[in-house]
Amino acid sequence: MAGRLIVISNRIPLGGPPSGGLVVALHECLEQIGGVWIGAADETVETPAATFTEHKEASYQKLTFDLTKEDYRTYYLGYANAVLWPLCHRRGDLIDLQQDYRDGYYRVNERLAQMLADIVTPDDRIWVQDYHFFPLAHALRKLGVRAAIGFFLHIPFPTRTDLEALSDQREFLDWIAAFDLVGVQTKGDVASCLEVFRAMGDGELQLDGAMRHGARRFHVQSFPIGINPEGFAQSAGEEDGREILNLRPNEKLLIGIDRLDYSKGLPNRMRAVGQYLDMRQPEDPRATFLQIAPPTREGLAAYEDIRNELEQISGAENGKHSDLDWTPIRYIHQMVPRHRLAPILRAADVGLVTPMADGMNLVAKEFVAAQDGRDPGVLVLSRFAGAAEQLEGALIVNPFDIMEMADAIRTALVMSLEERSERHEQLARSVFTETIDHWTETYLNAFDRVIPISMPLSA
Ligand code: GDG
Repeated sequence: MAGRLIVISNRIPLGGPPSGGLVVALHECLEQIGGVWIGAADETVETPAATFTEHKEASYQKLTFDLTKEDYRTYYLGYANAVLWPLCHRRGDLIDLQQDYRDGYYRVNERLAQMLADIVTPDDRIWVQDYHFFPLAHALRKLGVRAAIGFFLHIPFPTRTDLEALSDQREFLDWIAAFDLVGVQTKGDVASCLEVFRAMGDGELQLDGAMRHGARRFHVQSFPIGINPEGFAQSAGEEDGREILNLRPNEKLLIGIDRLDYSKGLPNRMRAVGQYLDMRQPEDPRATFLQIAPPTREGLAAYEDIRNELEQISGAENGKHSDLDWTPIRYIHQMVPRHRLAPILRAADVGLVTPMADGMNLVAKEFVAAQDGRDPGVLVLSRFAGAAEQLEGALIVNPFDIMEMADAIRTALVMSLEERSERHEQLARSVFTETIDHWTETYLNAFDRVIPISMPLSA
């Protein structure tokens, strides 16, 4: 294969094992095929260096670029996470448009493009990850970079209506069209992307499936991300989750594991558990709900608000339903070590994955991989998780409908072994086939077939 694979992502794990959906996926990919991984340095600096810093700690090359405190505030917390994240997760009410956020986002992307242009050769393939770098290919093309540039968006592709809230909506089309291959999670995302180009630009689908925008042509395709199911299943058997959690013999377990983010639907999930407890008959099983929700993006008001809201709901529900020897909701606002997650997921009778919007959701797949096939738990899955396109064996719910979710919890808790096994088989077939290896392979194969065009940017 000619040239190097250069992966760009905001986060790069340094000095320890990776954790979090995106970084785990990329680490596993680069460990297998080698190449270069470029990400932001952990610590901010006063004056950013004009070249990358090398970290010699992996079988592949790791490079970082500097951010100032102001870059972190405006590019990362501001434009990426207080504009683009809520925009793509259908939370227009949380979008915080500020001129300095936008300036910071442009500044970081242009600086990174300049640094990349200095090291890229025409044979390299650049694979850009996620919404932090929407403008990167456009900035690279302006600097004359002709190498193939791919993109993968881990979060939902914004719809035409979502994009109406963006001041840079025209620029957004040019940013996307500057890539050669745009990968998204689901077929629904492909449809959103095509619709945006048809309705908001001059987009035209060509005979070979490429989208034309001005003088540019690019391909858009879905590549549903997966996990390493064998590895996860193995780690699930290494400890007894019920022992870790100190559960009583007949106590059932409901589990939720999510970064504490408003997109993950945690308040409604807790309300649904409360509703189940309200409806519970004496003969219904006593089920404890464990929600692990480590902090993320602290410093943004919306994250402070969701934290307060959850503390309030869990406190209220526990006040109402706790007994002398039982606290029905256990809420952990801390990062749990990765090796403990798999046994805990295995011990669960029901996995609650109920986001209001989610690109894919890897926890849904981790829950399936962790189950004991002889006595599997039941996955309750939001129809707004990208994973719902593949995981049809789950109990699919509407996370806006608390009563429907409470019913699904009850259905899951009393489901026969026969039905659980049937559903699990269907889920496992998908999770064990559409793995992380499959994701990187299919993306990179499609990328190989893309011939970068040497056409000018659209005006
Ligand atoms: C983005 C998209 C897409 C969670 N708590 C702990 C912990 N986790 C791990 C989970 C899982 C990962 O973090 C979360 O991945 P998700 O996919 O659920 O969600 P995002 O972080 O929002 O990821 C998402 C993903 O990118 C990949 O494309 O699926 O839709 O939003 O692996 O297990 N890990 C540890 N302790 C915790 O407390 N160690």
